[in-house]
Amino acid sequence: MHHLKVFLILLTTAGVLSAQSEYLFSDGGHPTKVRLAEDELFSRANRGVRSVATGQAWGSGSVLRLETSARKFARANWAQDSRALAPVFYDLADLSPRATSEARRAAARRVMTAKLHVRLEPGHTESLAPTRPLAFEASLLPGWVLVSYDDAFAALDAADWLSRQGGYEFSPVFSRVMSKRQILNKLPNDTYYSKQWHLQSSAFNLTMRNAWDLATGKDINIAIVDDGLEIAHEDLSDNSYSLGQGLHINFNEGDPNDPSPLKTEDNHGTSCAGLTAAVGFNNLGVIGVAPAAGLMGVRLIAGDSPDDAAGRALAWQPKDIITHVSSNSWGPSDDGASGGRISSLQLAGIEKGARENRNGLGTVFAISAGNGRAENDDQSYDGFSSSRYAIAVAAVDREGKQSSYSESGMGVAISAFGGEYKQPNVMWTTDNMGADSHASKLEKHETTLAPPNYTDSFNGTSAAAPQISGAIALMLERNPRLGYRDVKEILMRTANREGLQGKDEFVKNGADFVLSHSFGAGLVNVSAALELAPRWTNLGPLVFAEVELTGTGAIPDDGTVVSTDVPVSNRLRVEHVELTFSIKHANRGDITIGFISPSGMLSVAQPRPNDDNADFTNYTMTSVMHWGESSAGTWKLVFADNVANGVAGTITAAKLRFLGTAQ
Ligand SMILES: [Ca+2]
Ligand SMILES: [Ca+2]
Ligand SMILES: [Ca+2]
Repeated sequence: MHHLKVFLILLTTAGVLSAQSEYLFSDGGHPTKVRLAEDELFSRANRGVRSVATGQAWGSGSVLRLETSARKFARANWAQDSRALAPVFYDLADLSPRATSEARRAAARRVMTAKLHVRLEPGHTESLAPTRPLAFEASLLPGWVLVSYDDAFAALDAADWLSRQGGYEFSPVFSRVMSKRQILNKLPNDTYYSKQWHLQSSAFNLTMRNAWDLATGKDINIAIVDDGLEIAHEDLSDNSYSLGQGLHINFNEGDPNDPSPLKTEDNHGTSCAGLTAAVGFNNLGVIGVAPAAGLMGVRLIAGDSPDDAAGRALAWQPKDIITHVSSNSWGPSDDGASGGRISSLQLAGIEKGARENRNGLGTVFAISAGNGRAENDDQSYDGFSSSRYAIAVAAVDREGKQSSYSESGMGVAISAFGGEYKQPNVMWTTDNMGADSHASKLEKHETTLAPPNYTDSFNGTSAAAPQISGAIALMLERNPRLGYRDVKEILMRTANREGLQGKDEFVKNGADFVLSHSFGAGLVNVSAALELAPRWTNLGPLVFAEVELTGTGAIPDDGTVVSTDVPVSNRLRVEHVELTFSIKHANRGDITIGFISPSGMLSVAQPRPNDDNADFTNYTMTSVMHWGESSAGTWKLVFADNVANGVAGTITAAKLRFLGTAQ
């Protein structure tokens, strides 16, 4: 067979670039001219690459814009996993010189794989030996062969070699994104969308992809339980119910039906609401994760509030409406010393909401996991976020690190973005409107660049939970039949772990859930959750089993680990495990408390040096670390006092309770 000559086009400015940037390939005989984007790099699976300023979601990863040559950069960052990185080309036939918009660029984008498609006579593969191929396989095109290399950059080197040799007719096997014809591919036109790095423009992001083509939160209602909700805000009002409908409530001072903030400092709820459901596609401001969801304001924490009000706030579902989601960016003190218990009335409110609202499917509660890590607080000591009726949300910063304040704990289920304290590792969202709010923001955040009505300085697990609330709204639009436990499991099953760096390691449990006390199942992956939601078969009815221990056990002051075997014969597929215990100890913050499942998976609450209070009485911790595991087998309770200060204690009661489905 005749070998076609392939012409090589070298840029005349070759002195600038070490390698050629325009190539003429042969796509199975069809000449194809492409340009190598020397300054772009494809990174699969949302991988965080340091020192990259911008990235754009594309296919199953992101295209990163670099300041240096992609080839050099990739080689320098090889340790990250060479197969996750690939060169980016543009098809010149699809990239008109007039095309400037990102959408057109994306359509012309071709990402290199580790394979070349080469026209070769049978038995002539030997001639490619200098390119160090890994393997050859037959092509669907007669007379052509697929040649694999170590990675996409090795394939690029091979392509350069073939070009230099001349006489070869070949093309890289490209990866490209095909468009789904039936979808809208909505692109936000909101003014500060590009600043909202958590949505798309950072290497780590919520993996929205085409989420807004599938769902926007329409007909889904979210209660923002906070210090207020500015329902008249220019970028929230279209999603907020009007005052006269009686769907908002105010438990603090002022009109009991109006959740609007009354003081400048009550801007927390308005900022949380913007992350969840700022109006999208309205040429204004920012965009929430659920840009068309309905907002109900439940004003509770602008002052002190009675426990029964907190209970009612959590169970909030006014007549003739469904409360799908309850977003809670608050909780017990994170001082690392408080017990972290919430009142029975609060607990009853969240339980009622989860069991009865939404016609028995349950309001889904997203709750911040707490900001007390600097105080050595541990989310395991937070009866609110760790409640089995809730989804505890931890915070990740812009680089995929556990936010410095974000607490680890056995109840942390999922993570979203909270950032840190300084630009640009802080978040854009809505702020209360008006000059007073703007002035107070300038006073607090000298580096703020946000105009009035918006902030670029929001952070905390307070910022993270509202993103999960928005994600839940999208999931429930896709599949309104999901129960609150189903939503939790889907979020956990689909989360991203890659590249996250936290205090605690990810560990695979006996049911192949990979979990960490820092991040739970990892960083929320909105588009993956939306894929799974409509295909999901709801979990069966909730059942429980419990094993109570009798007798007492000393916890010596010398660090000895006190361990007790707990044989369990009941066979459940576990979702939550609750450990309830009583300990006599004059300085309870000395104690490490944990339990280990038959598979070896550990749930642990770290000691809290700030906690010099005495005793735990009938204290409950709730773990998600055993999600999917079987309850049957021998569990182990472990206690240790690691602070040799002459103060020791005694366990006087302990009970393990398993909640899940019959197995
Ligand atoms: Ca907007
Ligand atoms: Ca806490
Ligand atoms: Ca001690």
